[in-house]
Amino acid sequence: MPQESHRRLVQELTSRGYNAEREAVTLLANAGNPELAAEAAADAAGDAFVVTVDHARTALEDDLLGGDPDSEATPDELSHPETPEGAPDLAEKVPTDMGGENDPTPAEELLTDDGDSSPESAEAGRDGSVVSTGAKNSENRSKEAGSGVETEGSTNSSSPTATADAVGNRSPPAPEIANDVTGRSTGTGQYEEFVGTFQDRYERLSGLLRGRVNHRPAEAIQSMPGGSDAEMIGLVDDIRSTASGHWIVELEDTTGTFPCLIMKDRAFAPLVDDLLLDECLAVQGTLADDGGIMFVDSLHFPDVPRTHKPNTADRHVQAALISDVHVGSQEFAQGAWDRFAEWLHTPEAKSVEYLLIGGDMVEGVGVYPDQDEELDIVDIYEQYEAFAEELKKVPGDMEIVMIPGNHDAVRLAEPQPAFTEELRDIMSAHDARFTGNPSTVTVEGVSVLMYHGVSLDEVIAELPEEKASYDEPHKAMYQLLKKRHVAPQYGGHTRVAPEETDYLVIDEVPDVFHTGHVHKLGWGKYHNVLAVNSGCWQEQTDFQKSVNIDPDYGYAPILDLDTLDMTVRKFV
Ligand code: D5M
Ligand code: FE
Ligand code: ZN
Repeated sequence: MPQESHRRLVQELTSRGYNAEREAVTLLANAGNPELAAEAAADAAGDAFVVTVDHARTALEDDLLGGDPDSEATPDELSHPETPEGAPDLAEKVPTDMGGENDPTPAEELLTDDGDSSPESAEAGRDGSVVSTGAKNSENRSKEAGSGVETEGSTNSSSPTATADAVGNRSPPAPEIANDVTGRSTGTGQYEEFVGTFQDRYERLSGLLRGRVNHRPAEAIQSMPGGSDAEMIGLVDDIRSTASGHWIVELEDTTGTFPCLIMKDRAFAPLVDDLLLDECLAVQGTLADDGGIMFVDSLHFPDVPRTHKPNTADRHVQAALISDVHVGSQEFAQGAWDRFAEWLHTPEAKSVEYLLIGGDMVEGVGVYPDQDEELDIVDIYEQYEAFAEELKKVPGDMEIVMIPGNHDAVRLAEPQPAFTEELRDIMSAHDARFTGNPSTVTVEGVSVLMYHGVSLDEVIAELPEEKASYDEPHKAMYQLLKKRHVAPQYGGHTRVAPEETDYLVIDEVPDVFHTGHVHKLGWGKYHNVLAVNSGCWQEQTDFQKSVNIDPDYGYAPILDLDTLDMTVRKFV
């Protein structure tokens, strides 16, 4: 067990977005003032994600031995970019002529709401023990015992190893990876850089809407006479209600902002509840007599075309979609994991050739207050070593793809780059593929948008219960698909890093959208895109108990890549 001073130091560093080498922690903990040492070490580490022994030495030389209390270290701005209240002004430092491009994206539906309101009941498989979703079961999250989810035998929990594989004949083609920020991060964390990110977001999302409205720049609308018809595409800059209960949605493009009034009695008024700041919208309407506001007649989201036809594999092959393993936590569900890994070695799982892991491999250190009280392994590297041991139990001939989550030792701000070389080395047994969060991973022709899911907390907090809730996490995912952005709202709970490209935009409609993070299992189809939130491998933590989160642990959603039907297997 490390000393209390070590823990505090590690916590201090992680709260600033850094992990630390064990020796660095020891060095810093022995300093006269460990707190100041942590600050100085963070300063010395700069853009790095891990505080090394060298950083610690520099910190001790420069700051602590001199005991200079004025040497305030600032946290690394890239790891923790400033998140001021609102998004930066899009028009800042931006040429004003951005309204002319016309992307011929086909027009899609008007006034769509969440588009999937036909949940269908669980359908038992032939043996009454497997629940699947396919074209018919567009939603399904029944998981109780006897409800149809397969429970895997709990009799033998010996741990097979990669070499002792009973199947042994998988040879899946390598997945293709796109939209990965790894190695391409351009941001240094300066506030001004967000202007570029938002400009890119606006360009790409407005491109999806330009076929549907004849966009005029805000500046042009401002000088149009009262009573004119007007159409505009903008990012939501503000949402407020009027004294009489109508809504004013302020839209911003690269030339300025314009207020749009949504009357409370319009059929689409309830859609205002679904809006998040900084998402992209198109409106059509008429200007008031004085030309100062637009009365909105229709509202459009970038959305997924209802006609979207997902790709499928041309052979029978399956992928297990999991996330949130949380190795290192006292609540890691070891038994369930072992049974899952063991099942993968059985003939029944021989078609499961891919394992996609959506982040939170380990529990991490200092992620949440008081988290250390529930750690089984307190050293972050030892956690990855333990995770690597768990991974070795999975058949060696499976293709594994991993993205990081908010508990992992990469920068917290999204898009998160893939695991560093050092961590990859630790997890190297399988020759897994490591990619950023989010990334699009194409397996057997099926594109899977993998995103850890931190923004789901925000979508669930902001939207009405029936649109997004912890019990139906897939519905929160539908909202992200509709907004064509995995983390629309800036400056809140989800940390966003400024990049020249907004990697969080959902450019191409994926065939499958896979998230985790909220530790709840839920899946369903939204305009033919299968959305899967994959549960976790961690039993309820004290925090979760205190806020009544009842995690779905020990389930493995198994996706048929040839039909996009899903089967959930239960290992608890
Ligand atoms: O988070 C799992 C889920 O639990 C996710 O919905 C966030 C929530 N969670 C867990 N711990 C906390 C604390 N301490 N504060 C706020 N929200 C929390 P994961 O990050 O995957 O563990
Ligand atoms: Fe998690
Ligand atoms: Zn998480």
